[in-house]
Amino acid sequence: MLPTSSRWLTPLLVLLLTHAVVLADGPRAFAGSRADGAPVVFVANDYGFTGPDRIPSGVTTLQIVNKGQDLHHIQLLRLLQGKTAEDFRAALKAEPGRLPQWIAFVGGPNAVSPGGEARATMSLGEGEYLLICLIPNKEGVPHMALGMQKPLSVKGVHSTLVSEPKAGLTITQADFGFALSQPVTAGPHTIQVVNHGTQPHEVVLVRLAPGATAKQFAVAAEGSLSGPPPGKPMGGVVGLETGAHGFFTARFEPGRYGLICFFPDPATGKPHFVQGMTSEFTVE
Ligand SMILES: [Cu+2]
Repeated sequence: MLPTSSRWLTPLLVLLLTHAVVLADGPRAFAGSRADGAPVVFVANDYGFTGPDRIPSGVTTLQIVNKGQDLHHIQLLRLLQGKTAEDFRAALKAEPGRLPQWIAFVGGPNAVSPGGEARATMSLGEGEYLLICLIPNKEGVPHMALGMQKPLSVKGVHSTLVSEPKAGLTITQADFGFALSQPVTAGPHTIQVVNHGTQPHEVVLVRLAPGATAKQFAVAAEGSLSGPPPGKPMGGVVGLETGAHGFFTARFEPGRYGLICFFPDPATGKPHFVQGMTSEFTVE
């Protein structure tokens, strides 16, 4: 039971919250402008994103909070050639299943289960961006076609410089595989992901169920098998262009883990994991 005095707090709190919402919608609102590199939070649901419309440029940590029933991630796209979120919508409508040429893949936190959270850190220049979710529903329709598209303007700068995180581990991506810089130990890690391939790649980190392989998880996640995939996604970094890099954090318990890329090969349309882009490792 609440103490009597707290009744008086409620209307004040409501007033403050209402006021905060109004401010957040105003032109001066600058989410994520804190100097400490605090994450910019986006909530994912079935099917949409909520979060700020505008953030400052520089090193930025995006956090996804999955409040949906389905898996979600944030693929951050930079819109090139002055294109807008409306152009993206129109392009997708004109050619479903094909992303336009005037975008760049700039990372974002990868898939987390319902109720989960994941973070990824990228360096963002000023410009117009779009958050999308490429994960398909059971019918194979990507969530972006069901409403998971959110424009994001990156303008201005942080009041103080935020530097890139120090990573103790690096995952290097190639066509078509992953290489880990060193064995992974139990505990929390900041991991740098670098794309040395010739096409965009992602990394999905998965805690594998006992006896399961990363390939088995990937095939099941694609919906080719009935039943849930044998493992639990723990984030990672969604698509990065050739030469680009990003960071993510994960806490490892002893066990078996997998790295997977679901990005499609433009030539064959097949996901990269079919071409061998999976990797497994054990944390002692
Ligand atoms: Cu790939």
